Amino acid sequence: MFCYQCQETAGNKGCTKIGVCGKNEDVANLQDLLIYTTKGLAGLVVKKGKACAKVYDRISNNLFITITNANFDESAILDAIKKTMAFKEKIMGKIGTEGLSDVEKYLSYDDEELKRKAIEVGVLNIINEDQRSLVELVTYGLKGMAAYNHHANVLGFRNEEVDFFIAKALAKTTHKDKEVGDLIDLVIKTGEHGVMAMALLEMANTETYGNPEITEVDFSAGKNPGILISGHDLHDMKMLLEQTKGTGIDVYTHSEMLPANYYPEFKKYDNFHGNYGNAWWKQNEEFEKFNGPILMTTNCIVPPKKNNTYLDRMFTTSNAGFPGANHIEADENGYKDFSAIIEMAKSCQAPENLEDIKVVGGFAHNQVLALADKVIEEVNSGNIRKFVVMAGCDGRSSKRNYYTDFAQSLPKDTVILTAGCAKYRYNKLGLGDINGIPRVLDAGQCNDSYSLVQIALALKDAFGLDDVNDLPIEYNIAWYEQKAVIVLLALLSLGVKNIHLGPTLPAFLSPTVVDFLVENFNIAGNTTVEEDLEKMIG
Ligand code: SF4
Ligand code: SF3
Repeated sequence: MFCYQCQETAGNKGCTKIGVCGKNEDVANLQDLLIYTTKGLAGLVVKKGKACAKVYDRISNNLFITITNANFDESAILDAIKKTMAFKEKIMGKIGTEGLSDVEKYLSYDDEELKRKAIEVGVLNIINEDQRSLVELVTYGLKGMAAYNHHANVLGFRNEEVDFFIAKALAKTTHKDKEVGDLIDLVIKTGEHGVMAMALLEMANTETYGNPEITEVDFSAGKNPGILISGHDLHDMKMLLEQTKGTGIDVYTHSEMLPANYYPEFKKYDNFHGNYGNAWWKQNEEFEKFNGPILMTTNCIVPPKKNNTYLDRMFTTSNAGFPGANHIEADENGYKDFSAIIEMAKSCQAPENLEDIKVVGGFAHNQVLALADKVIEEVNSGNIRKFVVMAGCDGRSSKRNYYTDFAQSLPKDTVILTAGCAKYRYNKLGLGDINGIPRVLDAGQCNDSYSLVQIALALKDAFGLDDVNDLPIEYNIAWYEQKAVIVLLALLSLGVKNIHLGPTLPAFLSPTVVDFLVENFNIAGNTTVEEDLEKMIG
């Protein structure tokens, strides 16, 4: 195996024996084969000129399932490979096989043959370091985009341009004569389509569940048994709330599901208790104490430790999977029957209280723009000197204490704009407010970074500026998995410069690609809190 797609990759070089995330060699190789065969299907879609929604969904699901910490289940990956083969076979039946490449033509339904092939098709097959770096940068960006696209699709929202672009970009990464210049263009185009996918998801979420509102979220535990829901899928959240109504079971969000608390549609449910716990990487300890069933709707799953007892209380759904956990699939109408989770919860004890704290969030762009006059007034009067976008992912590395220290050391006339699970590094610090404007404005999940861009663009217009980089906004982004890659590419495609990216630069960026990003976008890594504060705030 060789995998270097996330920030925690071994030695900041690559995982070669087992993933730091817990992914084993067989799953890692099969995920490589799934990407390979998905690229083959994408090539066929491009040759055909279009595809039906089912094929596009297959492509998005395949990419999503390989995101860090989403799925550790070999049988789920094999199943996805075979379903992809079936679509390939169908398309080849229509367009024939003449002129097709090896990746497009490859077909097999035999487990042993697939496992043999899986060893052959890894990342290191591209020998040229710069080509490999750019191909992986595009592929990881597409994984993040596909996840956001999937969440919009299940709510009935679709943008065919995004669907077709994902196929086209995947197909382009397989071309034999890839020029570095063409691949760089593809990176930027991936970012542009990432913006479209995030816009689509924002439209899907707000049209379905209303605009996020400023909300004080309770992090304490109640007296009733509960179900904990984690991940990013708001459609699952809605179905769970609907099915637990009147059962005496409370629902709690975890990690990236926290922003569900901000949506008017979910506030209607009396049994929606609040949030339990922190970012994904603390789950071994927190799931143990929760006592009730846990539903993982997407990444990020941490494999339970030997002394953990909650595996039989853990449920996964759609692209999330873990061997030994209970898996719930949607029926042909997209409905998921969560009765097994609810029945289990009834026999469980209430969660152990972790903390008595309330945290305010819900500052997506619609809400911030409602406060725009006040924000502009505070900037003009000098009470707000700068905004610092600190969006992205959290992770276990001790280096990430940097973000807590950085937030704590920011001068009191600065405001943090955040989204994603990165917020857990500073959302409980009690950083106060500036004349009623909280100093940490949480827009929501990682995809809601789109909201932060909308806020920046609105401020640019309000201040009559031509360039978004002239705003008093700094970017200090934390990344972990591939959704953060598409957020980064989206920001670059919108012309945002001077982004600090940490806690380490991606291992998959070759020196040439880093030079390109520095020259064109002035991207920088992190240094020390003091040095970075000096650079960003002065
Ligand atoms: Fe390693 Fe990250 Fe890949 Fe897991 S996803 S195998 S931690 S690089
Ligand atoms: Fe977090 Fe996994 Fe990325 Fe959605 S939950 S931001 S790491």
